[in-house]
Amino acid sequence: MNTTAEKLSSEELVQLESKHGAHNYHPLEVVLSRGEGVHVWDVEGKRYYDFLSAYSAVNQGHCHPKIVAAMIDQAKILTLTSRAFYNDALGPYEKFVTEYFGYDKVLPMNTGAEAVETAIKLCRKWAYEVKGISEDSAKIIVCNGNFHGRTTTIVSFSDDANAKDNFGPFTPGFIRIPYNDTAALEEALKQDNVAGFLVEPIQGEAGVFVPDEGYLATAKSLCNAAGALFIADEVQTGIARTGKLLAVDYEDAKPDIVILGKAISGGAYPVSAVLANDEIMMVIKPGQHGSTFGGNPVAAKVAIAALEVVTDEKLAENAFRLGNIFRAEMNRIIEKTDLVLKVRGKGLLNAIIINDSEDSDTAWNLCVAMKENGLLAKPTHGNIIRFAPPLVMTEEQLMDCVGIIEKTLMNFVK
Ligand code: IF1
Repeated sequence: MNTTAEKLSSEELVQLESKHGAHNYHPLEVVLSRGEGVHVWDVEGKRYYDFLSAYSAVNQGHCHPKIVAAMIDQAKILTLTSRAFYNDALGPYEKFVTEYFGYDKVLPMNTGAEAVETAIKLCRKWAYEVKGISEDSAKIIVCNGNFHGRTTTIVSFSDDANAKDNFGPFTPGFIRIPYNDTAALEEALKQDNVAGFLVEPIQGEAGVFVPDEGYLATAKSLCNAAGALFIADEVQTGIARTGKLLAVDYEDAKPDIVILGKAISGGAYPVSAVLANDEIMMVIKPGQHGSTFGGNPVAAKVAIAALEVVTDEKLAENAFRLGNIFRAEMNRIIEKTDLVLKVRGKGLLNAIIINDSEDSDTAWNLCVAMKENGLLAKPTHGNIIRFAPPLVMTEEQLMDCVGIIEKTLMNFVK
């Protein structure tokens, strides 16, 4: 097979990945070659609505012209200096992003997992050097059902066998409690040497679990009262996805440390960030943490453009409004079929619970059927299908997608 010149078919491209790539994913059988706004096209030219947005990284829509232009313009003049030297892009970006989210400082990284690892190190170091707990004793509270990335330390505190099994030995220093349970948090905070509480404002991978109203505000106040840091992982829920700039903005729950990734770049380039005020961020001294690409000039310019798009195009407001319409439409459809038990979510981060067992392939088969009807989505765990379109979607496009979902459900035979 000539794999460079001729245009390869979907089948040939799937075969290339199977033969030459690690099998660490099981993608839906569609091979994409172009994206624009809310649409993607496969190699045969069929158009789909993208209802996953690369797991909420493409909130601004595929190949947003402003973001792509920022990336191309910077890539032509200076891509990477490393932090061994200064450059003319990082300082302006740091000023922009700290003012945008309301913190003193940012520590720029590349992937979400790197930012989560950075937040863990920052929290521990603050606990030793500011709070004064004894060395190597720091504990961070996390939740059942958490997903914070794939590094060994992060999977050390996962309760998902798929993400964790046979990757040991694991990193100690984590206490796991039930999600959405302030009594359990209050109890755990009584333990010695607790440094912080790391939580997703909505648990994405677990199946879009939205906690009770007030959970985040109570968690913050319990942490502050116990002298522990409240750390929000907004990698998936942030950047307007849930109808507010950050999901924590629905409550009085400003985190001590906030973790951003994915759509901070609009999906154009790997960018992540950890934000905190000086009392916390300044515990890290020169040479104690970093990364080759962290805060590079292209990342800096792309992130500014991506965040300006969020503001200019009022993406949070749009996600809020369209999310309410989407859940109302899903509830209308649920009345007409026993295939779907419920819909849940906030803004344009939603999921439907399929009326079948976790290990059934009904959710998967429904996603295959929706693909045939022109809409791409994928199950999270077993019987839950996540729906997360780009936030630039119009009401007309959303209703078109509702029509595809309804048609698929009504014609589906288990
Ligand atoms: C995969 C899941 C979603 C995240 C939160 C940190 C990270 C993620 C809340 C790490 C990443 C991605 C990873 C990707 C699929 C996707 C995912 F299914 F894995 F769980 F979105 F729900 N915090 N989530 O959601 O960020 O290092 O990936 O940049 O690993 O399969 P990353």
